[in-house]
Amino acid sequence: MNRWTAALVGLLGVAAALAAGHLVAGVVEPSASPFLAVGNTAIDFTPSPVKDFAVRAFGTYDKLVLLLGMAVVLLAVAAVAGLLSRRSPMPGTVLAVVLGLLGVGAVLYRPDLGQLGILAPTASLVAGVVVFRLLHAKASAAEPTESPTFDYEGRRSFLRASAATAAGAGLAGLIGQFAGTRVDVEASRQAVGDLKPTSPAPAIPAGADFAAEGSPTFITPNKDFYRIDTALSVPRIRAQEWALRVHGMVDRELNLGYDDLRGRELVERTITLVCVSNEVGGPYISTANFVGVPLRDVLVEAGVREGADQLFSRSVDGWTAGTPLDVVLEEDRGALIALAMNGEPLPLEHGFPARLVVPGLYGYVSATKWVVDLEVTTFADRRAYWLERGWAAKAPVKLMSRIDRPEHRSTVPGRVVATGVAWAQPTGVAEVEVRVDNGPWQTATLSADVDDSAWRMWRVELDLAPGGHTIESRATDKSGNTQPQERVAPVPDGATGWHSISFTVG
Ligand SMILES: Nc1nc2c(c(=O)[nH]1)N[C@H]1C(S)=C(S)[C@@H](COP(=O)(O)O)O[C@H]1N2
Ligand SMILES: [Mo]
Repeated sequence: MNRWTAALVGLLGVAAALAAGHLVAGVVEPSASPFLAVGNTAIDFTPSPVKDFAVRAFGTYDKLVLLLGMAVVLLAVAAVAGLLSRRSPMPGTVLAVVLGLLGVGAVLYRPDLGQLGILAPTASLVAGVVVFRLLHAKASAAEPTESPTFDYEGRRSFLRASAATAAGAGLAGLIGQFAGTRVDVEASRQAVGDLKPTSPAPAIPAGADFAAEGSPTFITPNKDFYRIDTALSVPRIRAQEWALRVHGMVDRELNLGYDDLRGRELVERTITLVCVSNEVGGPYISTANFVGVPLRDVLVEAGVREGADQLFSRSVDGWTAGTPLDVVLEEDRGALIALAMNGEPLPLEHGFPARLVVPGLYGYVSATKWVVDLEVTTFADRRAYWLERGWAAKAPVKLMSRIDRPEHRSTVPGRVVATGVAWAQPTGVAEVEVRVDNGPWQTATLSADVDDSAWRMWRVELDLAPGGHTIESRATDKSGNTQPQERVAPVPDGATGWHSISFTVG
């Protein structure tokens, strides 16, 4: 058969396989869709430096890039398998089986997928083999490789079958997508209604930010709140089905449902969350008013036993974090099992129905989204997700400041306001200084002091001569520590160094 036909048969076989898997997954277990399961497993196996690079280069789009990359590779492999199958359907059949088994392996590997999940990649395997062989037989009948004859009727029959396969695959994929999102988590989230805190956070005062001059807004709207996680498809758990198990080295195991938690005294805290992956000056930091139950109270109720030093939290999709117990048990720390942020139940991407938030610790050691399990244990006994991948066990947030205006490589007028943000959770920011072209440090004006667990904005007016300039910033916390100049990479426990911006006065 001709090359184009051969490649087309390969592509359609893989399309049918993917669509069949997506359709079955949509009915039994949405994240068992082979494409997503393989993607998720690939994320877990990706070497940390590559993952760190992906977050740096693509930020929140890292997952889209991964899926597109997988699609391109898959299409190429399918076309090549088709080309290799011009004489015999064997290579393509083998590929369909191998891809199917890869899907089965990925589903078995996912900790969040039940046994039924296997049905999806199995459907892929069967559909891939059957469709490929069927189309292959039709194509070979229409264009026997060694024969000069060309069978027009056979050719039409092949084209009809191909078109039907393409349409069927598209339809099956759509139905699978629709069925998979039918578990109406959004309705469950809407039904939660108001989560009014018994003790609300103090109102954010006027002058808490310099947003008009280019700093971030003090509270980050939920839609702009940075998002970092390993989940390709956002876990979908309804509040009614959600429960949090507290166990391990405790006197009493607890099993808390959503209504158990929301029925307690809810507190509201203004907390800045930050990711360890930030380079100096990086964007992954945001602030919200979180409403929830004090984590400390729940642990005290369970009765933490002597000798435990780690709170090991697990999300419904198997991701884990290890948090120092002494930190979450601090009275003033304000660690929360959060149910709401900025006046609404947690958005799905930020952990609905519940997540942890611990002021002063990077997200990867504390901020478990979709949390379902809290085990009181030791660092010796349990190793969390990122610890296994080269990051540090303990990761308090490092003192840091960032320049937001002027922007790097921009051209600005001679009289310019430089502004940005600094953070030192849970100690609080006492001072920010700025210097231009290695000159003397100037003290910046700070925004209103809101909460030591939140960031603080700064601004400084500059009057500069035309030409190129560089500005740097450094913060000092309320204990008198000044941000170190030494540049350290994010791995293993957070970057340090002074942020530096170059711009032109024109
Ligand atoms: N279940 C789950 N929770 C998670 C993660 C994850 O991959 N899975 N990533 C953590 C990391 S690295 C960070 S920085 C914060 C980010 O929270 P956000 O996406 O709400 O900003 O979530 C943490 N909680
Ligand atoms: Mo993170």
